[in-house]
Amino acid sequence: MKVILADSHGAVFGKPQGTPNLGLLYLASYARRRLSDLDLKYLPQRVAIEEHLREIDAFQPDLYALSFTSYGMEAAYALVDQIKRRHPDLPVVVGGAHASAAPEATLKRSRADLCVVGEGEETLTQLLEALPRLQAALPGIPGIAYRDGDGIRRTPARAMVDDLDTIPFPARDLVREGDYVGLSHRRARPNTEMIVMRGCPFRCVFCANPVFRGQAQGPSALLELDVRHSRARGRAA
Ligand code: B12
Ligand code: SF4
Repeated sequence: MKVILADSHGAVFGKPQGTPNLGLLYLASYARRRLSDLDLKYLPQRVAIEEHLREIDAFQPDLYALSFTSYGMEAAYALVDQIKRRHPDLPVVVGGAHASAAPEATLKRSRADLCVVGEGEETLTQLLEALPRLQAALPGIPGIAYRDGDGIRRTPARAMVDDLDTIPFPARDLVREGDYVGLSHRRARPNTEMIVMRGCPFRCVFCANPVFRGQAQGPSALLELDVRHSRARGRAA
């Protein structure tokens, strides 16, 4: 089974993408652990719309998964529109901060087939397991919003991952080294980030976090830091 995991194209606020999208790379590592025949491709933000279309022509994915925040939504909708014009039968699944906060609006304003709400590891894996009879399986998959005739349906919310250590480290092998310029204060290459927890214990009214994630979970990736550090020291010794 082939899947494209993509960031929406184009700079957000004029800034190039400094680091790979770890959300997508966690989706990849989790799905890989469950599905043996998975062939994945990651398309970062620098990839233009025409290149997305060419990659789809060449790779022939069974599902196209797109991530964006509210700040990238117009670009994301335009991208999905182009994909659907050329490949109307390719299932397009969207997720991330915006799709999670406003799934109905996302489906009304875009041609995406369905939205994953909240953490996507288990949900995306279940969607992939349901291929090629995806539509019939949708009512039984928690944590999504999908089209049903002219309407939009939502399934019950999916519980948040209790123990982040049940999720493998992000699939960094999908990232091309040197692709990322890093954040503005540091331009060393290659450059990446680690996420050591999810969510936040507070509930500031202006913040998307309470809508999207609720309680804090973690720490987890500290382990990744520790493992990678030990490996690096091992190599140096
Ligand atoms: C770390 C972080 C960043 C890092 C990204 C790190 C990385 N390398 O991945 C950096 C600094 C690059 C960043 C940039 C920005 N960020 Co930011 N960021 C966060 C933060 C603190 C954590 C996000 C995170 O990594 N969580 C852990 C990972 C595993 O989760 P995730 O990425 O959300 O992915 C999961 C789900 O969303 C879902 N998922 C995601 N995409 C997809 C796609 C599909 C198909 C599926 C099925 C599922 C799925 O599954 C993933 C695994 O569970 C959140 C706030 C928070 N605490 O959540 C804000 C947050 C996401 N950022 C926000 C904003 C505004 C921005 C910027 C616009 C800031 C700016 N002014 O430039 C840019 C936008 C970048 C872009 N391309 O659009 C807002 C988004 C609000 C909104 N309405 O969309 C948030 C919610 C902060 C806030 N409180 O308002 N950000
Ligand atoms: S702004 Fe959001 S992430 Fe920051 S403390 Fe408040 S709720 Fe938490």
